[in-house]
Amino acid sequence: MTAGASPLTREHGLLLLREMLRIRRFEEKTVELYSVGKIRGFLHLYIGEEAVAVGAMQALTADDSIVATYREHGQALARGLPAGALMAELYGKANGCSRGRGGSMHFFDVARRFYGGYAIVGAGLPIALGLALADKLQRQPRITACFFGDGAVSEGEFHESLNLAALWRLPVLFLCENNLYAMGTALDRHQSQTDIRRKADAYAVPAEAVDGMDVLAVEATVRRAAEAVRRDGAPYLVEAQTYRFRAHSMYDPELYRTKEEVERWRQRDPIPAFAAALRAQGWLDDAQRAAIEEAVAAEVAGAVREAEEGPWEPREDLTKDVYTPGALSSERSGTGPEPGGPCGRPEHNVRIEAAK
Ligand SMILES: Cc1ncc(C[n+]2csc(CCOP(=O)(O)OP(=O)(O)O)c2C)c(N)n1
Ligand SMILES: [Mg+2]
Repeated sequence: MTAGASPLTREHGLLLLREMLRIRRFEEKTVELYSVGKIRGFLHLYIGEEAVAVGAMQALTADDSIVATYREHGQALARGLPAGALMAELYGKANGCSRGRGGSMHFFDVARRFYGGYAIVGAGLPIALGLALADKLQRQPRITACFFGDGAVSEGEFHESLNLAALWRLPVLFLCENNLYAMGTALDRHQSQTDIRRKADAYAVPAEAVDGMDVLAVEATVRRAAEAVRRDGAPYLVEAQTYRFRAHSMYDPELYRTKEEVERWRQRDPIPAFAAALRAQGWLDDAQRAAIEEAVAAEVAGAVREAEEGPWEPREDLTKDVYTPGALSSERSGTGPEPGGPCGRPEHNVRIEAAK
């Protein structure tokens, strides 16, 4: 087995397995917590796609920037955002990575150069370009990896971003997670050209596809692509062909695909497939697997504890960072500042003025 150009070591193989299991078990717990109302709002699970985030993240350095989508739990965990801060964010607690204000779709961590989490399909693409442009102007050696779904390729932002990144030679690694569906719409129902690499051709961006259910293949491909972006200071696109095993989000009757299709893809689940490969190599046995599961379970339990024990944002902070004057109903009802006038709190007015 190889990881990129070099042979795979046992240590690295076990790390890849553990990282995929961290995402799987974290998300399985979120399903439980959602069903009892601890987590509310939108929740898009990455289950089935773990090999993409885990493989790709191996090829990136801590100094590179990451931009993801609303299905970003996997990228955030693989990037090293603490599981407790993510779970607390899902709970809406103030110790969450976005202070409980973003929830599932808006994980953010500037210190780890994790720049979202976006609810709008395709919204991360121009932001990735902005980050890469800033790096280019400041002669920073880092690259920006931008994850997006197959649904985003029908957005104008995708085409504008590929064009500008190529034209201005920006160090962006475009990582398309093609799971064949955009909500309930299959790729071949919204694209006349379903080979996503050929769209990159149109903008002179080199591109390749990879089996997104094979963590080693993803790592090797993204390593090659990331090296090209670093070397050439120009964009590259990788299309990871993958599948989500669960519904689009928690509310989705899945009428657009058959149980047989889902079952076929489940046979290619990246976790058991990779675990079997490690076993065949003599690198994994039952005891080792149990130890990994135990460590992952302890991490998830710790994350839930942090979320449970975390504080709610105090009521008086509710309009903090809200730029709209009169956002509180008390303000509208006349007990607050003039309707339409500046916020009653001087420190907030500074921000309101700055935002004008
Ligand atoms: C601009 C925009 N249009 C529509 C939506 C509604 N919407 C939410 S998710 C989604 C599907 C996106 O699919 P894809 O990019 O393939 O990502 P996946 O959910 O498969 O990971 C759509 C259409 C949205 N959030 N933003
Ligand atoms: Mg999709």
